[in-house]
Amino acid sequence: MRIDIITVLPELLKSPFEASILKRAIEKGLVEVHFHNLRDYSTGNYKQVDDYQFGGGAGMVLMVEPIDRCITGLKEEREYDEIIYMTPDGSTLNQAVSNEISLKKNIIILCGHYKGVDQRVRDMFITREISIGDYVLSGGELAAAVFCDAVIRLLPGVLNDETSALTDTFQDNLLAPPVYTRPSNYKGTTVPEVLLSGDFPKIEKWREEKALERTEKLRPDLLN
Ligand code: 6GU
Repeated sequence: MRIDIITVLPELLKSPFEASILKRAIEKGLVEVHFHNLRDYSTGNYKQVDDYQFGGGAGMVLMVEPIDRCITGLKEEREYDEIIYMTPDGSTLNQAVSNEISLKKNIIILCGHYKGVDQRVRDMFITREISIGDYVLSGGELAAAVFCDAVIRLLPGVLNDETSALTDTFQDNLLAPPVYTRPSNYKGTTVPEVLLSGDFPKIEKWREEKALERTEKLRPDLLN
């Protein structure tokens, strides 16, 4: 998979890709992530990427021209399956969307900023708009990092134990069951006996029951 990220603040976005699982996925060649600083695509001496909105009103708007230059240049190099705009008015990210996007080959992610982008960018280029929840962030960068993490960890070979993404919370619309590690007795609180039994069918059954119990208690909306 190849991900091209267009942003006015690449420095806000890069560090999540330089540690842990995402770093390893890149090093293993399972995903390529390319950052494009929108300012590098602006024309004129002032490297302007945003401007006041027509009709008046507070807040700057990202201009269509630099974004057009960047996206059009990328599209000349390869075909893109999706051009995604990160915006609080997009559809809310969930595991199903992450699974779907993880199957794509080439995607572009455009990070919104200020009051957003000129509507013509959305009309001309954007195939999908994604939000990470009903609250407002200063820009799309942190949301893009969240989205990329959710997608990249699903790519085959990224997680050590290939089955572990399948047992994630949400993969089957259930929260994950409780987990424990050593010591089995910590200050008098103990690990459920069944987990120490070595009886794997029984352990599996216990985990399913706990997952359901937890979901009913904490997220009953997932069961509808
Ligand atoms: Cl994608 N962008 C911004 N600016 N705020 C958000 C968001 C995105 N998702 C939730 N809040």
